[in-house]
Amino acid sequence: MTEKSDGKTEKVSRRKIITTGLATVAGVSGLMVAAKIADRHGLLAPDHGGILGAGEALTYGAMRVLTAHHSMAREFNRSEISKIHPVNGPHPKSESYQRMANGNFQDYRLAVDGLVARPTSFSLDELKRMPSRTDITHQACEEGWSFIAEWTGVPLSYVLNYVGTQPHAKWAVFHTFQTDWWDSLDMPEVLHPQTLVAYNMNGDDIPLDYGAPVRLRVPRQLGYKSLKFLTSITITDSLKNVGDGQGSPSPAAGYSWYAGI
Ligand SMILES: Nc1nc2c(c(=O)[nH]1)N[C@H]1C(S)=C(S)[C@@H](COP(=O)(O)O)O[C@H]1N2
Ligand SMILES: [Mo]
Repeated sequence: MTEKSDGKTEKVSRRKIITTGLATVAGVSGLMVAAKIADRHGLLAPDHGGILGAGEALTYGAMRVLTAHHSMAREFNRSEISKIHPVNGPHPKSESYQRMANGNFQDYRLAVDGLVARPTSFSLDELKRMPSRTDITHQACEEGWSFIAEWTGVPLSYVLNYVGTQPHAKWAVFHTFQTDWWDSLDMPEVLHPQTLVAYNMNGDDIPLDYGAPVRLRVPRQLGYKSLKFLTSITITDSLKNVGDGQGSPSPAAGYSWYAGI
């Protein structure tokens, strides 16, 4: 991009590509050409071929450039924690989940595998012994309601450093106790300091309906990216062969893979 390796120069030039370069090209030759340029710069969302097409890809690309330098989700005071926390998607009723819950999740393991040096399964205690972070953040559901809560967990970046994510990794894919609820994040979101593998909500173990024993918190995106009841994380350099190849079941349901707010 530039001959200099200093971050500031790079930032300006990447931003320029999006705000002037892409807009100009789009005006002249149409959005698909712009999307191709975005792809060349690693700024194409996995659902770019979805119902929203190239425009969606460019929204993602532009947002990624604007948020690449660790813009933080807003944090709140304890006094602002909501009185009511609506649930969207109660805890699984499957026997395997119920059995885990009845045993206080002693047998729970979070598997981390794929493009990592040391695939590992972590118990709840092991996760709790890692460095933790607590954030009071807003969670907004695409259905229109939201709440503020305090979440404690281990930064996802710490877990992935621990297992040794390989340099060519591009995505983290998350699976849950519910086969129809899985999703993925790109590396900027994975490495963001507020992206947590959370095990505590408002000072207590996360209640079953809110994602026990462990859920994602992705406070810069809509609630549906904050997967509950996590079981595994797989690191990959391609989403082509994961599910329908769009990085998440959301695009097929009419919601975009990138849900930045
Ligand atoms: N495994 C799983 N994760 C999930 C869901 C779900 O039903 N199952 N619902 C999602 C949606 S749409 C939202 S808005 C939030 C809701 O989290 P809450 O129930 O703690 O409010 O979790 C998200 N993560
Ligand atoms: Mo949601």
